[in-house]
Amino acid sequence: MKDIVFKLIEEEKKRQKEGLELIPSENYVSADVLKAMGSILTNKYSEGYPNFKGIPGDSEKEIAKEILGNYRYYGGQTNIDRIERLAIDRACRLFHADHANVQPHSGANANEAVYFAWCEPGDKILAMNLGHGGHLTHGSPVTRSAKIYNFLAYGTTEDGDIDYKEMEKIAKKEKPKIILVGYSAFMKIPDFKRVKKIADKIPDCLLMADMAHVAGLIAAGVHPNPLDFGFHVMTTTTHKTLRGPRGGLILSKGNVASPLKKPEKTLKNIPILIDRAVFPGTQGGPLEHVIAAKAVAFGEALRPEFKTYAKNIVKNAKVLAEELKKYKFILQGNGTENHLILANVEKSFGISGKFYEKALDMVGLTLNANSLPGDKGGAFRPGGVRLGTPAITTRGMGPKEMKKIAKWMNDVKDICLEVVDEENLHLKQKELDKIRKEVKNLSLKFPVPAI
Ligand code: DSN
Repeated sequence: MKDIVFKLIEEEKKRQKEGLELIPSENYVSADVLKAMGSILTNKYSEGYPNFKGIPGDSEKEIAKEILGNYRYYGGQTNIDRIERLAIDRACRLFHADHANVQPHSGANANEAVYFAWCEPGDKILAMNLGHGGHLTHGSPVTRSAKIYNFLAYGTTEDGDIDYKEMEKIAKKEKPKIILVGYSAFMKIPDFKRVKKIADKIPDCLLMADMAHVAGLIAAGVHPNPLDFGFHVMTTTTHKTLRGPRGGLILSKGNVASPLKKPEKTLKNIPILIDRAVFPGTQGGPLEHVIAAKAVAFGEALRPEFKTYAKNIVKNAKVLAEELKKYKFILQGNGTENHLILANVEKSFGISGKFYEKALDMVGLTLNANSLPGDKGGAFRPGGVRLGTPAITTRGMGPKEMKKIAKWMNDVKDICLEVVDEENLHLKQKELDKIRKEVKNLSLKFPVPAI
């Protein structure tokens, strides 16, 4: 008998095919990424690492042929080592890094490993306020890290940019061990040079960038790369704009050597400290099927067509933002410089982000409610919504489709205004169904890869 799980997977396929994914942190993987992820590599244990140095002057072919020893705790690693080395090598090339740790199971694990590598309990970490666009792992009191380290927060200015002055003031006074740049809800390009200048005045301050949202844009060269501006570490997830499997990645600059011998705790040794912090510090067995899928995704991101894809993500986001503005949506930062848009629907129309999210869900447009600076509704009743273009751009959509999406969003907003309360949305079922049909028709014209 077929497990009901497979029936539910079929249902989810249908949902993905017939609706439009506007959550800026989601994407659709290729058939090859999916194949690697669902492979027999899931059967293998491989705690430890492959040899980092590889073969001097190595090429991908040479890596695939041979690997010079490893630092693993299990036998049978011939193929695993080569796959992980390919993933490391490709990640380094994509992001101009000296070293890549491809083992973090998620972005949260990646961030935690970096804190663990460089800080002692009680040390200060300066990151963006969660309510202004920071991530949970950047110091939210509900996280494990926040119980171990002492997080300090900077915020954004009125125009939605990073409050660099506040960052500098806090950094000068508190001398944090880490300054962290990188956000979950932010639509501008950070001034990495300016942050580096701030950090340079603080002894032993690790400069860390969490680029989970924009990693694909960085890989394609359409967004600056913090590692090119003197940052020591960049963490990311691999499944957002980078379009790989769900997982994490840590890129770093510095000495690369065996993680078996405890290195001196210096900024130069950050790559080795990070390897030890991932395994055995914070994780056990790596997910080699996911690492293989990461390798495949990095290979795809190294291809020229990925540059076009990334450029189109930004182009689509700008068109969508401009269209929404025409419909009187008030946007945080008055637009976007990347893949992400934050609309203040509370301020624009007096409706809550959650209500609007629910109404849009009913027509097959998926985004998420998001709190904005100064939001009175908090995380459960925020006044904003967050949306973006990575997934719909993967489906091949362009400016024409962005205009249609903005129109549907405006129509749904009008329905929300008419019914006043989300409990009454069913009163407008007919109108919502009509929009849903239009969304479905368009969605089916732009197939989801691998479905
Ligand atoms: N959950 C991710 C996002 O949506 O931004 C961050 O981890």
